[in-house]
Amino acid sequence: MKKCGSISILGRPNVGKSTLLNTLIGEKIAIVTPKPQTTRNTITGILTQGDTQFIFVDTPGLHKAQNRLGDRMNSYVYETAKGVDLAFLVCEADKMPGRPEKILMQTLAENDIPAILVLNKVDAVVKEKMLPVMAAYAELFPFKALVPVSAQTGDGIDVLLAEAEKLLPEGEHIFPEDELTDQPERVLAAELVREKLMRMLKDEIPYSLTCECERFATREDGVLEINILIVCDKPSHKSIVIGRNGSVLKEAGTKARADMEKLFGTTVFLQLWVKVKEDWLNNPNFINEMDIFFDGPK
Ligand SMILES: Nc1nc2c(ncn2[C@@H]2O[C@H](COP(=O)(O)OP(=O)(O)OP(=O)(O)O)[C@@H](O)[C@H]2O)c(=O)[nH]1
Ligand SMILES: [Mg+2]
Repeated sequence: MKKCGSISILGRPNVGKSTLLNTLIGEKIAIVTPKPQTTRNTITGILTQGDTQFIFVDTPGLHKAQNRLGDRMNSYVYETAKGVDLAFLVCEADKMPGRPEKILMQTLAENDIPAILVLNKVDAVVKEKMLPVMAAYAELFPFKALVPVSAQTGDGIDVLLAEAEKLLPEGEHIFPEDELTDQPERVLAAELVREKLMRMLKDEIPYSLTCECERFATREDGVLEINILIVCDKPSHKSIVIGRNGSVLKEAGTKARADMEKLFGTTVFLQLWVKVKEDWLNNPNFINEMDIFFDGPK
């Protein structure tokens, strides 16, 4: 009997949703940083195990939006929460439910979506703190299961998959068995650059950047050429993103290129460009000149 179903991965920012997605499918397709509001889109990850196909949908963390980008991120969360067969509500295993979790549980209840509570980061929490958290959640929503995991170490992931499988509907598989994601390679490439910059930069700058892939093409000698445009929100941010003598851009580029070569399995020639698009977070208007960085075989 074949099973196939979609599972949303929901929760507040920074609880480990994208780490969980990557661990579930065994490949890094979603970027991860220690900062909240890393994920800005929905990201589909596919796992086909025997007769069962799990279609996971990672979402941005539900938060109080400060701009139009934030509003859009939250609307992706609500859209995804409504249209799936099952939901994983992810929380940190020692944190009591708060406003974002209550809003998500209400959305799931209104749309009749069954859910599993995923208590993440068990590698880093005091076990005694988990029981009251589980009890508090169980009182608020009829979870089908409460599963402690560590998305980072993989602890409990097999239990989570077994519980999820029980709740998926019967049906033919939608994706080919070896397909891992619906993310185009050029989007993955741009996201890797954003991940490195988000990890390296401070204050509001990580949130005011966006990356777009402008070129993704294999040369005759087999080298993959990738051009990524980094868009800043303010002219003052541009020099910080470039760094002294290009040091920030250089480090981000070198790290992103290493990840790209692993992911795409080929030699990469990476070019990064920086542009200012004033207040793109609220209103897209391109201005200013560009800067460039190269890494890889010429
Ligand atoms: N110790 C520990 N840290 C974890 C675990 N899972 C995730 N993290 C860390 O938590 C931080 C946030 O992880 P993400 O996967 O980016 O979290 P997210 O929920 O996708 O965050 P947003 O995209 O901002 O909503 C990162 O520093 C991860 O390394 C875990 O199981 N244990
Ligand atoms: Mg994320």
